[in-house]
Amino acid sequence: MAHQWRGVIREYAERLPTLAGAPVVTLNEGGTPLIQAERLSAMVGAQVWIKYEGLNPTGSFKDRGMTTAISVAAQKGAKAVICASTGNTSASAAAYATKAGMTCAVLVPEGKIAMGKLSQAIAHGATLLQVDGNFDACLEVARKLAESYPVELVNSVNPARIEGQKTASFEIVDALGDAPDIHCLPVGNAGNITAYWRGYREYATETEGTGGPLPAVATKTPQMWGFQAAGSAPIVAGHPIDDPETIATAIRIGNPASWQQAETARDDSGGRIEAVSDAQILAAHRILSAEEGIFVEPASAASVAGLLQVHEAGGVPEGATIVCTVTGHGLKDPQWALRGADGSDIEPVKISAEAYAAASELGLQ
Ligand code: AN7
Repeated sequence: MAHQWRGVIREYAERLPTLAGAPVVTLNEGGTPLIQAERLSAMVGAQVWIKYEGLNPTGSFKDRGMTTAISVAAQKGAKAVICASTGNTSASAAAYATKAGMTCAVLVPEGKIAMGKLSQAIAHGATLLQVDGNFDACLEVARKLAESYPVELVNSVNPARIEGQKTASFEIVDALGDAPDIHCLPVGNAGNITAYWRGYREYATETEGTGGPLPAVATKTPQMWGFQAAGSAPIVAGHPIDDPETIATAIRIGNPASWQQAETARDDSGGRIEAVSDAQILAAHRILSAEEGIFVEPASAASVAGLLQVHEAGGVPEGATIVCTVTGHGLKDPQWALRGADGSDIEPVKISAEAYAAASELGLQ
């Protein structure tokens, strides 16, 4: 058989010492495209690349951390896993638990998760509990359950999640030949910015691998630029937000579990964490789909919205190499594509089944 990508645990085995000896539960996640974004590059005067994490097996970056979290849970003999989720974690946990032969329960904020993600959790056989409360309340309940009952918590407070998610940085450096100057990503519960920063740091120094010391691969680490949705921007505000709001439901989080680690990533990298409005998120969503050919869910577009915001403020260094992670697929939450820039619904044109009718509608002569 020709070579195919084997999933992040096998591809980066020597850099995942905590996974050594664990059974590998994988759906061959990772190995996602790093796509050159010509239009965005021209817009900001830099070399912009998009890391398209929506192309993971369940359609989001969560799969990188779920392969590791579920593998470690399997090694411990766990039979059941639990998570709180704004949607993508639950979809991923449900799929990987199924692969491992475990049961999965997910706690989601009622009415605040996208239909695609809800469908995935149900399709993969998870027990879905809709909680009368937001994500932060769900996470509190999940943590208490895992403390008192025989279930493994697979939220990003589980260290195995961060280990798996750091592999995205490895892939970027492997593709570019060195670390970028700047890395932009959306911030919700702040696990991902924590994981990327760890990955970049490990690749820029000699680190201990499973078979001994591994040489540095990168000559530098990037500035980490994180972006929260304006109605859910606790790190920017400097205090938890009791009633977070944003159309980007994936990052509708008021009290991120990895808050401190996100601040460390920002400060140690010389980066920034800023807020972007829902309107900016939707504008970036449209640029990605209509100008770059990349369909993402709204939360994912926060990275690009943030880059454009910093550019408008004159903060993007000319010619810099910049990677924006887009974290989830557009099909998760497709309704946003069906609205015009003015917020009105886009109605598809109807015609009779005649070539002339199509030609006339298309303005063909
Ligand atoms: C598409 O699924 O928190 O800052 O419960 O689904 O690591 O939390 C999702 C988060 C960005 C934020 N983009 O990442 C969950 C959940 C998408 C996401 C984030 C999420 P973190």
